[in-house]
Amino acid sequence: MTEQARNALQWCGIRPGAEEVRDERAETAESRVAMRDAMTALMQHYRDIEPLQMRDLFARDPQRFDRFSVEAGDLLLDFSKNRITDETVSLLVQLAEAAGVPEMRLAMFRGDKINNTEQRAVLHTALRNRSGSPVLVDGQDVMSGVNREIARMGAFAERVRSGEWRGFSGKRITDVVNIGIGGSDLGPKMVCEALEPFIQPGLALHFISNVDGIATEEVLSALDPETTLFIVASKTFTTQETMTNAATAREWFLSRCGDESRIAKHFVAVSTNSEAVADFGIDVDNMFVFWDWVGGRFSLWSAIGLPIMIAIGEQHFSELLDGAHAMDCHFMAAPLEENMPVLLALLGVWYQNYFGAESHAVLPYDHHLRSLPAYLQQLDMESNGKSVDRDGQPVLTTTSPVLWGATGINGQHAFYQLLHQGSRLVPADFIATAETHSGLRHHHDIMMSNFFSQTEALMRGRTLAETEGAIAETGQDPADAGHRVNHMIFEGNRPTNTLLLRKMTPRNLGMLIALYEHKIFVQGVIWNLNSFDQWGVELGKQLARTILDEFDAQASPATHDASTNNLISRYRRMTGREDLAPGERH
Ligand code: G6Q
Repeated sequence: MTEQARNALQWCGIRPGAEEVRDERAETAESRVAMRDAMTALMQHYRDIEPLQMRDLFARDPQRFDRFSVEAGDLLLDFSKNRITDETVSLLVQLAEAAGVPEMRLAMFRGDKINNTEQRAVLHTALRNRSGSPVLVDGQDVMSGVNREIARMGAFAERVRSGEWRGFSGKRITDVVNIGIGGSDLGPKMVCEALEPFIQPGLALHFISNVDGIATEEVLSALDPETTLFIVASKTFTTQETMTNAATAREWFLSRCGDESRIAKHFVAVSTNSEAVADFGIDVDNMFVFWDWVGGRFSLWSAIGLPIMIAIGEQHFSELLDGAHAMDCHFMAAPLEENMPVLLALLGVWYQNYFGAESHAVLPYDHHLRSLPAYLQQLDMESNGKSVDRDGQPVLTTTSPVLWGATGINGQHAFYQLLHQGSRLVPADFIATAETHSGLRHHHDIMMSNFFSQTEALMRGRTLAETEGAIAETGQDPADAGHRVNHMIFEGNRPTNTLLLRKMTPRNLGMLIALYEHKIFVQGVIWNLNSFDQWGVELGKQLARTILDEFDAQASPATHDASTNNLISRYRRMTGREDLAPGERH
């Protein structure tokens, strides 16, 4: 075993010893056969499972919850309301083994360049490595850099929070604006909302991501430049939306406060590109760094988490990292059949690849988690929304589901109809906390009664006899209800996972986010994807650059398709830049 592998195991509390740990994923004829066999076995098994009703499985087996639930820290995952038996779990675990999940997991943790299209290590786990064990990239231990940056962020955050860091006119910072997009926005925004009870009173957090000027103006118009701190967050520091918003914020600041020298007190940067930061006019002393082995959508644990650190303080940020680290250790150490991220991943594969489900819903019954679905949309769909595998070959199964969702109770009054009685199977994750931060305890109980009843209803459904019984209870004769009865039958058998957290704390949130990161990683391994690049985002960006130039060109473009040419031409005319596109010149 290599030194890196030993380190990775040690940092997760595993002592590499007598038991054999496979640390290489060899793509051999044998492994391909194992994969094919595992998939075939699952296909055959699917035919046995498809006709079964979960309500019957529950009726036959009082221990079903005990067998199909796992706990890690303060997180409980109940996956018993799935269309599975013991055999399903065992076959799915065989699939994970055949796909090389244990080997790839170790390869990620020990810093192999598993992002093979960009030749990069994938080490968001190192950002929360609390063990003191080294992590090597190209022979260099990255942990000293990681810890140095966390300490710098902590010191800066405490200066802002204590009022030691003041605006140019000596006033305390009251508003922090994060300017970033995608991975440089969604994570910090979601976490700041989720941990709102931990935010220092008197500090308000704002997020500008969209290049839509209305969104930018909306935030800026409510701010006092003398008490505002801008964090320009961009890994590349070249992203057009972020750079445009940052330039606008800078102009806004200068137009109100004059002097360029005052910028230093009001603008800091988070990036991997110090040259571009300096060019923008931000003092590199006020820059926080991270590294190319941190993917944008996995970066909230890095300096990209600066707004979180300022909002909740160094101690709570540290607890967030502790939670993620605890989930990392669980992911590395727990047997696959008891491993929370692995189980969630396998259940997803079961429904996407065998039942033909096309989407997956995430339904938090928690106002604090209202941005979790948007965050997970990026994490999942940008990671695994791919149809070419690691080796550049077409993928033969479906990959990332369309992930969607919204807070639970609101959803019940909107789209749950489709979950209950629609023609599509939509597996769903229900997420809630037992303890609430709200003083309105009875509100929480009402919400939680709905939380439990919805998964029960989705699983049980309501048979014809039960529906007739329900009609009879209202005093009506079911015979008079006619075909209305058919509309009131619920097929049931709709699968859900329930994630119950004891309380929304930094630690538990860290665990929850890391749980989903690893779930997505495991699915990527099973589908043999590189989950860590995002080439699909490129094409639209490139074309947009050309089109922007064309708005003010001499004539409308003729180089696109007829639709795009004409749309650009119409836009030019509607905004006072005349002329007709070639397609319109008749
Ligand atoms: C995330 C993606 C993407 C990225 C944004 C912002 O994994 O790469 O969402 O985070 O495009 O990029 P910058 O941080 O470089 O501005």
